[in-house]
Amino acid sequence: MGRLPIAKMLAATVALTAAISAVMLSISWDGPEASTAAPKIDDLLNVMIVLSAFVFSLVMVMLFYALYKFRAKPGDESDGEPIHGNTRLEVAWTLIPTIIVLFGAGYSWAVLNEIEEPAPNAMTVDVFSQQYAWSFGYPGKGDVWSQGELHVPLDRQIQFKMHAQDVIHSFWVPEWRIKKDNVPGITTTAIVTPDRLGTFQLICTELCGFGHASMRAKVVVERPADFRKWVAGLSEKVPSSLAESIVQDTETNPVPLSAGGA
Ligand SMILES: [Cu+2]
Repeated sequence: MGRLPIAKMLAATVALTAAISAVMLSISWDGPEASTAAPKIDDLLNVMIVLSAFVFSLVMVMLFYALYKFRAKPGDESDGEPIHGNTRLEVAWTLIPTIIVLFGAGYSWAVLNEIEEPAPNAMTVDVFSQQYAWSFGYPGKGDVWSQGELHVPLDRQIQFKMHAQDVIHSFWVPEWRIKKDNVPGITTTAIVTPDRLGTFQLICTELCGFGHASMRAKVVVERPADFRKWVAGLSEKVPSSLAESIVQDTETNPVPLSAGGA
């Protein structure tokens, strides 16, 4: 076996990575951005796309080189060479993926930390999900209740506290990027700072039953003054059955349900 043309293979890998990345990065995978977390999450995705393109290219270049270089010559009926491993190669194919995975984990961790950093003026909104509807409570505003329509002020961090009433649902506003499961019995939290005015859709993204596909709500991001006006116009309070679910969630109330007699 002659020496491998490492420089040429590396050049081919870099060229293929660049070509794949150019195509993949030209596509807007997640659509418009409407929260402070969105550009950070999109950047993370783009970096992962380039890294994946690199790994794919490296494997393809080596595969096609081996297919071409070591193919059987016409008339050659002999067995292949017995090979007992290659320490350098094995160290390389363990080390490189480990470095890539650790980098991805560290970068994701840093991004998550940044977008979940609590802001001092954060506002809490209770999210109630049930087959097949969403409703919202505003604990800082006299516990007023809105069904099927969520309003939030622009440029203010919202801490959504989620309370599923029956099965697992999942909270997702695509333009905000944030997605969070609503799990019966525990309170889950999603932190979002909407930074674009407009009307969006809240979509349940966990298959929750027959009406799952229609489990949506209108989301309105508006100026703080408009938001205050809208909240002031809400007359209904969070019904007691929903308020009860907040108390029973083991995360907000760490006494087990059986001990509470529920
Ligand atoms: Cu659902």
